[in-house]
Amino acid sequence: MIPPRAADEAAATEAGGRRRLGRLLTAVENDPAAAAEIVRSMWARAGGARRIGVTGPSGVGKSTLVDHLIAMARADGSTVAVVAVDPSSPYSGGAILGDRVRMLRHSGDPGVYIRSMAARDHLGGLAAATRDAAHVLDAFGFGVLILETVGVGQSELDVMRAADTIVVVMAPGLGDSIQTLKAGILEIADLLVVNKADRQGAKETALQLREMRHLAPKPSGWDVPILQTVASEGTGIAELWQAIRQHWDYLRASGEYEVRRGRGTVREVMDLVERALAARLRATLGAPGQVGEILERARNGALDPHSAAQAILDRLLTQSR
Ligand SMILES: Nc1nc2c(ncn2[C@@H]2O[C@H](COP(=O)(O)OP(=O)(O)OP(=O)(O)O)[C@@H](O)[C@H]2O)c(=O)[nH]1
Ligand SMILES: [Mg+2]
Repeated sequence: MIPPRAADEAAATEAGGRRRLGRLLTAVENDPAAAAEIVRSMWARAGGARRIGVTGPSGVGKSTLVDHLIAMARADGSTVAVVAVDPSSPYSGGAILGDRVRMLRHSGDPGVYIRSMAARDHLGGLAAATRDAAHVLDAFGFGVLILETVGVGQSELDVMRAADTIVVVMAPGLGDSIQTLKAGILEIADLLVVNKADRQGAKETALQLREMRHLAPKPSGWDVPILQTVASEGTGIAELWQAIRQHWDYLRASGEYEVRRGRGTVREVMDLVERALAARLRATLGAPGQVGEILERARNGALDPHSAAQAILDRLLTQSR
């Protein structure tokens, strides 16, 4: 079983703590500068939560599964925080509510905290905002942290890489989306779940996934299990939770836990650097006279693209010194 975290779980569960948490998460989501300051000040207390990523195509039953995972973690005596990244929220406010409603049975439980993040224009990037929210929840002492995204874009992939255990959820009859998944998410899966196994074709989907997994590079000694669940009925959930715990044990026993955490942090740093550089570049390009002349020479053919890019880089790097 996953033992409760020894850290300050009280902070996560008492009412005043929750209000403060809500304010911090709002700041983290809306203001990259505030996020940097908040994460800096809380960093020493973060790192103890077990991070589970849940991703997969839209509507396969991720939130319904997460609702069960919350219950399993609670039964193990652990507190749980969920960050659900909602891709559809700029168009319909409804989906966020949907996630909340699905997990509503936990709403009276002080050991559970659920937060939806809208996937709309985040200044510092959605992945950065989600990772920062995770750091804050971690520092508050939650034992288990679940990150739910709809796994399609680079940004969702970046969020998943912040997790210790990545669960990729599929459903029967998705056809081409399995092929789409192959492009990235499938390779990083630690567990594969075919949900909606009450529907026709679940076995075929599982076989198809197994075949694709065999083609994918196998970077570790962990054999990715393929499980079938019916989240709407609670079938297969105990087995899924068991597999998540086994993966956790594997990470600890093999030493891969430290390697993954380290790799994740380095990736996070590089992502922040790239974002900051890109922002500075945009500012430089937008400023009148700065690089306009270089671009103009590229435009009229006097300068080749590589030389123009180098000239702009030189300008940018001189400025930042
Ligand atoms: N038949 C069947 N329906 C299910 C199952 N699990 C979930 N559903 C239903 O599928 C629909 C979508 O479930 P969600 O849990 O919201 O799926 P999701 O993957 O979180 O959806 P998004 O967050 O919008 O991508 C809901 O109507 C669920 O009740 C299942 O195992 N079998
Ligand atoms: Mg969902």
